[in-house]
Amino acid sequence: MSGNSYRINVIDSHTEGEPTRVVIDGAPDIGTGTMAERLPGFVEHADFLRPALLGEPRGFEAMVGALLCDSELEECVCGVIFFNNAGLLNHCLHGTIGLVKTLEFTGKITAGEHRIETPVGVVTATLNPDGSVTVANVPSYRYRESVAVEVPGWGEVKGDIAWGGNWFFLVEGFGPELAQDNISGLSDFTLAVMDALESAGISGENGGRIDHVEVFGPPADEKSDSRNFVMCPGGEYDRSPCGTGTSAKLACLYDAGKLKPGDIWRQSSILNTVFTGSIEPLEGNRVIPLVTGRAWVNGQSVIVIDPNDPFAFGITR
Ligand code: PYC
Repeated sequence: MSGNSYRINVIDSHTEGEPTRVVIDGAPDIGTGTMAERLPGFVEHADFLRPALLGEPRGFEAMVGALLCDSELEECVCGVIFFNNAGLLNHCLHGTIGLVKTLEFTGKITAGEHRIETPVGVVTATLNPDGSVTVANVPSYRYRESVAVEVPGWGEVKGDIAWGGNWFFLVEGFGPELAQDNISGLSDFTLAVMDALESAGISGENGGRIDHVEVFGPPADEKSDSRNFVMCPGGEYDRSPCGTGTSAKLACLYDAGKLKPGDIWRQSSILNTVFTGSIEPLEGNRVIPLVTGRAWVNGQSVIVIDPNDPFAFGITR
């Protein structure tokens, strides 16, 4: 804090269209420990960053925030806590790719392998010589197959429940047309599915809240194997193919016998940008997803939070 104001240094990027705002410094102290152990400290001391940094008038609702932290794990170059307009995220893979490009931009890392601690585990990110980033994600798996839920206005909708660092409900070939000019129809459908899952008490393993809904359909062109639309908590869709969502998809494909080690899956977003994925098998139906995408740093600024500003902490709706 300087005087009565916060001055927060941020670097912005987008990963295949989806924005990430990395907080480099100026945030309140949220304590020590693992990233998971620091989450209550974020909620207590730094939660104001979410509306202040990601909401109007400084940001917009689709932005994902990433608080850069030191990690107590010797092998990790840093730790990170992800947040969005609705709260803390378990994990964010497009945000990890954005973070890697941000660390390169600041001169902290160069091409090669870097371990990063997230609240759900350590991931290995490789900054490739061509500038793309490959993330070896946390172990991912299909938890339940073809779960039916009654969705008002749509009837019975079936989907798989899978973990890719967040909990996903994956719906294939059902719902509104997957087209960029149909974002509002897709948003209404996926939000209705999310509400219906919650009302029906359908969750991930150990009661994990399913806070992402992913709809799949055929690809728009030969660049990819499938196109998706991913709804995130907070009501904004992912402009990228969603890295944790692609991880969940890869795990489902593997479990269904449709993806083998060495196979490549190209997942496109609703904007037709692409993540490339493959898997390394673990025990049972678990895999390590490898997801490759590109990000570009597109801004660097000092956010000033003056408590006398009527919208110092964002415009909340
Ligand atoms: O890429 O994992 C992801 C993600 C989660 C929410 C938005 N993007």
